[in-house]
Amino acid sequence: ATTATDDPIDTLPASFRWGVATSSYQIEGAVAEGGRTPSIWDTFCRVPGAVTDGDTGDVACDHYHRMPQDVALIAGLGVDAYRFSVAWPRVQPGGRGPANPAGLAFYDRLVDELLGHGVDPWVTLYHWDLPQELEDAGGWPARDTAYRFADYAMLVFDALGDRVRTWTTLNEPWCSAMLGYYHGQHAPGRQDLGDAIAATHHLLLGHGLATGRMRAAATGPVELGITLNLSTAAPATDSAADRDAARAADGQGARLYLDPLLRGAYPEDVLADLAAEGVRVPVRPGDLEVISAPVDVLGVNYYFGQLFSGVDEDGRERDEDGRPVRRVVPQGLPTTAMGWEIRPEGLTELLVRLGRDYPGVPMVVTENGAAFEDRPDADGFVADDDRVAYLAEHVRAAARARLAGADVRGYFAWSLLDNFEWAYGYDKRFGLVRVDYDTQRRIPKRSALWYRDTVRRVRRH
Ligand code: PNW
Repeated sequence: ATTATDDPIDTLPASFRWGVATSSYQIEGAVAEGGRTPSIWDTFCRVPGAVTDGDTGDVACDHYHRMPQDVALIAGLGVDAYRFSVAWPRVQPGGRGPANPAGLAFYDRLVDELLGHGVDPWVTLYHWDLPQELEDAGGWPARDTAYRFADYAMLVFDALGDRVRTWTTLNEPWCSAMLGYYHGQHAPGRQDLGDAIAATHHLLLGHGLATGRMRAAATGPVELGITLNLSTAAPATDSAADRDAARAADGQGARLYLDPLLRGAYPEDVLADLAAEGVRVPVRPGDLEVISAPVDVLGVNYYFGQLFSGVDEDGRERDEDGRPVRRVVPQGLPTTAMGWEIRPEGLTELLVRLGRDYPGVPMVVTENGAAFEDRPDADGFVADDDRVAYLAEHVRAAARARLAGADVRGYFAWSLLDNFEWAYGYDKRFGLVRVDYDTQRRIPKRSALWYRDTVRRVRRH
């Protein structure tokens, strides 16, 4: 096919799906309204030192009260779809029992508002706001939480399934399990590898249980999937130690999730690494059949590419505890305000690799974007050329992956709005639209205008 320009973006088909993404705790606020009960993030934000400046999601972008205005913003961008998440403690306070009608009503109105503007709702069922009561009962390391999640998923599916076609069970289970239960940087802030690995298994089990039940209950066409945070993990040198560090990092970050979901088995090398730490995955007979329930789409969140070394600064391959060294080493690339190295070609490599290693599953980039030091002018306008460049290079990278044969169907920018960036609070801004947190005024940045124009241009292909 010939294209008007040399820009790979111009090779994307008119059917390519464009969207913007957010998540409930990061934008909604109104944490005690409509019968919502606390989530693990409400609790974690109150732990001294857990979140920059002691920020919380109490108000966030006040989206709960400004939803129609925000949907109008989305429609103004001309995107096909809006990826948002449902707050479990709104819909099912405490994480058990019947649905809370007031909580469901908010998402009911949101879905209708989107459809009224010609925007497809893409529902994520879990973007990290576990009801605190379930954490008190053991959280994700407890097997019962998987069953509670599947019950909750069905409450939402029963209420919105007549109008919502695309469902994502979990956003980034690696973050829930490892940042939440091992590194302690995310809620609930626990630090135990065994708990984190049990959490991983129960998140995946919850995904499989919910997927099977939604598939069985669907009366029309549905697209069911899961979203993973993935990156590239390359060895810093060709040494055996560096290659093993990259293998282990990719194993624990990517294959520990991809293999059970898409191949029905945990990766042997990762199980061996874990066994060396005295940790085993609490698998019961039948679990892997549940976890590997067929999915219609794999969501890929990509932000950065990493390089790994298997030796410390002094050339040692073992740390004080005798564990193999696995260290991220800087590549000397430009970074975002998060300190993440910008490596667009990593997105091409990742999508091509996924298409090769896990064939037959359509992929959508469900998150990609960047925080930068935005400098608003007197009118609040941000000329964020750095973000425009970041987004353009990554959309190009996704287009190149398509040209190389990867089945990439769409791209979602993270995020519609500046919002509560987890442990960084409001200090980091990922939005295409600026939020003035004093007035709650929304001001589209240059990147929003660029995105609107790009979507419009590709639509005409
Ligand atoms: C994702 N990491 O989080 C989330 O899905 C979003 O809610 C979040 O706002 C966005 O990316 C930007 O951070 C991640 O440490 C958090 O590798 C941490 C990591 C990756 C993704």
